[in-house]
Amino acid sequence: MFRKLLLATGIAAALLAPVVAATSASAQEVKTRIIRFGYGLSESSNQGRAVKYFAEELSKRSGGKFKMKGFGDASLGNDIQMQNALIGGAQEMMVGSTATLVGIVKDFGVYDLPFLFNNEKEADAVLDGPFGEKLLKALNDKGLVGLVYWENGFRNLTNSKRPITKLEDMGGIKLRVMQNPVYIDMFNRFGANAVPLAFSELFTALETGTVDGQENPVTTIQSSKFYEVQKYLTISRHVYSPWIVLASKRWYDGLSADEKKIVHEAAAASREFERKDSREASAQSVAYLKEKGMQINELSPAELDRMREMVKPAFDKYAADGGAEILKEIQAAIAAARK
Ligand code: TK8
Repeated sequence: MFRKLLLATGIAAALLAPVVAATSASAQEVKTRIIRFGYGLSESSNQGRAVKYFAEELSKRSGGKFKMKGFGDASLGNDIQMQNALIGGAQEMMVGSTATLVGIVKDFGVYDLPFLFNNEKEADAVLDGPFGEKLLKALNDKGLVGLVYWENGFRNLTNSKRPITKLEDMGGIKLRVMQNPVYIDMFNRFGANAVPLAFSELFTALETGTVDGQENPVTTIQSSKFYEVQKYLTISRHVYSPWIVLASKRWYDGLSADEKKIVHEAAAASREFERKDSREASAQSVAYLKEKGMQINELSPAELDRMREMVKPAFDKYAADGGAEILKEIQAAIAAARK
């Protein structure tokens, strides 16, 4: 009896459906979509957890029609390769560092200048405000859509040679940096030998001694198991590093208005989840890394001041290389966030 009723309702709904679609403006135009989402860290990392959350949000908001599959560990390529796959339309979405976008929109390098942000709150305000929005928009002419910023986090140093308690300790250390001129310049000024390398090659480079050290947030040092090949961790918080969630513009342009709305809303929800989750994880990481045998020290305020002093010319160089305007703008946005 109940089954019959359901059947009857089903038929009624089927008969009514075209009428409803024609008359109701709210009938969503949402198609079945397969979305390949690539990322560099492992599935168990804060990045992996946020990708999973994003996939669930997309599914929920599209009535199960958006089927997003995450590909971790750079299995679709490193950050730069994925950016190109998005531009070409061979891949739909990704998350990666803003730092590796400098080949596409040079202004993204401004986030990499050392000691810009004092805390996460300032970073959130600038990234989610008009400044961050403007940089996202700059990607549109380049075949990319910047959806939201996630938190990678404040970066810290690890190495296999010695504890770094003062600037001079960095002398001669072969330090892997992201593929970005601001990082190369900064660490060479600190006295290290900066070696730009894709993240996907980093563990092996550390293991084989191709490089002695690297720098990343503690969450990544944990999830990428760098403690297995790095003895010393120095809490330096030298740069706040954002991640950016990107979509292929070619793919995005083919979406209906309803579909675009779903993508933006799910992305905004993922940002809230990711930041909260990353911050909670980050608070646990130092104890975890200690347990794993890392020797950990914090740089003293006096030493941090010396570092700040030493990298001042990096700001001048950045400004002279065409970054003067964007540098002024971010400094104004940070000043406003501090008020
Ligand atoms: C992951 C990278 C990583 C970044 C790096 O693909 O390269 O050191 O911090 O998060 O984007």
